[in-house]
Amino acid sequence: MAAVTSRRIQPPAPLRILTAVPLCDGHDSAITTINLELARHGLEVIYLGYHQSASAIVRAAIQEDTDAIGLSSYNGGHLVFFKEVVDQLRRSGNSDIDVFGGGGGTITLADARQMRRLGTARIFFAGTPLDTIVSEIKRDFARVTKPNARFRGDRALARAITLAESGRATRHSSLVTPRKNAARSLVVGIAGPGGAGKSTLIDELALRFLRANSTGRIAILANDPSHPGTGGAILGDRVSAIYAQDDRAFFRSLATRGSLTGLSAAAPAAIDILKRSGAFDLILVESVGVGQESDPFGSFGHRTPLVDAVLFVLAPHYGGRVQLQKIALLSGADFVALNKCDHPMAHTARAEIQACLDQNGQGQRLHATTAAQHSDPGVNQLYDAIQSLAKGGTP
Ligand code: B12
Ligand SMILES: Nc1nc2c(ncn2[C@@H]2O[C@H](COP(=O)(O)OP(=O)(O)O)[C@@H](O)[C@H]2O)c(=O)[nH]1
Ligand SMILES: [Mg+2]
Repeated sequence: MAAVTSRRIQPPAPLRILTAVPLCDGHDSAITTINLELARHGLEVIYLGYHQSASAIVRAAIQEDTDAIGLSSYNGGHLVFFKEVVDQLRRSGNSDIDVFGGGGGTITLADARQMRRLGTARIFFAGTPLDTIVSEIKRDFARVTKPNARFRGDRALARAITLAESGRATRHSSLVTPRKNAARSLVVGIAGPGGAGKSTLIDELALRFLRANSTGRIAILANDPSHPGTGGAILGDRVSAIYAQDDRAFFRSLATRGSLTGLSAAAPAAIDILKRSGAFDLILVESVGVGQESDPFGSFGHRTPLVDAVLFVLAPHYGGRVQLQKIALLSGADFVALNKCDHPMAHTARAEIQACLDQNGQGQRLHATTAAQHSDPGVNQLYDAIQSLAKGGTP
């Protein structure tokens, strides 16, 4: 009989693809269909959105350490745009990331030949069945993820996180060179129900950070669920990132890949990698949309807390006072934000949540925010409260 070993066999990591629609192009219906189809077949798709510049696409692909970039282009500018993306990848030492795409009948066979000569790996023409697209992407763009000592800067960080995601956390140390005299990072975990506005709020906090600090960097780790059946995921938090599309922001999406804690199992290692790099003053970690019993960051003392402080975000539609009483994190969080205060239900919600926090007796401050509103005073106050924590204050 064969000996039983305790060595865990790692399933191959899902293929990670960044998808986007180029600048001056709002045709997003094709890419939305393709995103869904890829995720249904077990791929992790990081969707950047439409009207995206070549530099934003390349920055995102580097930070996400994607296997390839898929572009959907209908505006007629494909010859120039695909080349620009390929060239920027080459110039930044990331030419291992392939570029492919489609654009129905707007990309002719002759165009595709020229694009191929200029470095585009593949064009999918009008009429290509979706299952052919999926199987050929899987066949052509799958990579074995290995440590790569030639990677620098954000790509090195990103690859270290990828290795941690594939359960090879011990190998990441050699990829990240800690900065000398680096400041300590403040790590804030952000949890709350799906759709409450966590990602929007994070982007607004990123804007305030970037404005207030002319040289510092911010990191965002955005956790999103993997589909329990297919293993695929659409990692869509980057779509809400407008201000965090900045070279001083490192944004990384993490799929949960079966972890039920509200975070990827690699999140602790990813936080550690970012902290040890010494490059970030502030690290924001977004959990997946969490339920009543969730404790993604270890707020209740049963395990080592993952973060320095927890922000719980909820919107006015939580369903009444009794529902509020069931939310564990309402007592475990350091900060609570009632977002979507532009909603008519916000007035009552604010009074109910305040009563709940008063009962907790922990001095938790309720921040009333409208993240969708420019220069919202509530978001300003929340940012100031987080900053005072960075300076050694209390929430
Ligand atoms: C739907 C559509 C719209 C919708 C867009 C809705 C949306 N949110 O996407 C609306 C009505 C809003 C629209 C608006 C406009 N449109 Co329009 N639109 C189309 C149309 C009819 C279909 C495009 C589409 O989605 N096809 C469905 C996809 C799934 O199929 P496919 O295109 O065949 O793609 C296949 C492959 O290429 C592949 N694929 C595609 N992308 C990708 C990406 C990846 C990563 C992969 C792997 C594969 C892949 O998937 C498909 C599988 O078979 C095309 C005409 C046409 N027949 O192509 C015009 C077309 C693209 N539009 C056109 C124009 C001009 C416009 C407008 C400028 C019109 C105007 N004057 O206002 C605006 C611009 C809008 C904007 N903000 O950019 C022109 C572009 C001409 C050009 N480039 O020279 C076209 C070609 C129509 C025409 N013949 O004039 N449009
Ligand atoms: N009306 C309103 N909508 C908002 C506000 N904040 C976010 N949203 C919208 O709510 C939706 C969900 O936001 P998102 O940040 O993705 O939520 P998350 O799932 O908690 O990360 C998006 O359409 C946002 O534009 C707000 O303060 N007011
Ligand atoms: Mg989100």
